[in-house]
Amino acid sequence: ETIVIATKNAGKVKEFAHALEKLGKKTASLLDYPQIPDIIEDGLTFLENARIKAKTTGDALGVPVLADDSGLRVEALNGEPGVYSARYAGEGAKDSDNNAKLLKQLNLIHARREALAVELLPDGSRLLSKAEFVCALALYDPATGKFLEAEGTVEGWITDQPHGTGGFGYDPLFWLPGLSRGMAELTKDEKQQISHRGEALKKLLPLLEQAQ
Ligand code: ITT
Repeated sequence: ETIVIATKNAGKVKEFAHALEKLGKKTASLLDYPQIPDIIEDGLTFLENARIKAKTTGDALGVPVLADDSGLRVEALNGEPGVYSARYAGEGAKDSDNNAKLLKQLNLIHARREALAVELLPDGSRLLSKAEFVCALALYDPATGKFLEAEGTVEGWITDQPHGTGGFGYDPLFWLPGLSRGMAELTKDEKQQISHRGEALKKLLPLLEQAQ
């Protein structure tokens, strides 16, 4: 059985493929369906955007489709970049551009507000702000027009230096104090166990079983 994921993000594709293969399911993504035009993500919330991606793709292909809308909410930036995480440094921005912009914004704030506490890690890197990753999943079935939905979050800190080379997106700057490791230092299994995406999937899968 193949599950179509309405994403063009290769990092997400890898994580879903890894998680779902253990359940005996194969995955396909929008990278396999280049004929589907770019989807306009104009929702105000992660969940709205996940619904838009799942419905547009599900209606186009005529099969159930899973979509993931996710991003980073940074406390010192009042929750930014939030639903704009993918285009924080502009439309079509690369992960490295977004990470550079994030550090620039946080360093500006720290330069202005000397009172803002900065904690140091043993390697000398600084913790710039609390942050959380959020993931909203929507599974849409064009045969019924119905959605199954779930959300997950994980809390951590943004560091001024990257840690690790795994994962994707903002992972190199996301520090997990409980594990004393960066998100990009985790294996796929470890990330799945604690991440926003892993948590959302854990909640969605039982709903899926019930619905079948
Ligand atoms: P699709 O819409 O095609 O799925 P996208 O990358 O545009 O791909 P989003 O709109 O959901 O997806 O944007 C997600 C942003 O949040 C993007 O910048 C990611 O790098 C970041 N992000 C999401 N999950 C992440 C994770 O597990 N680790 C690091 N960054 C993550």
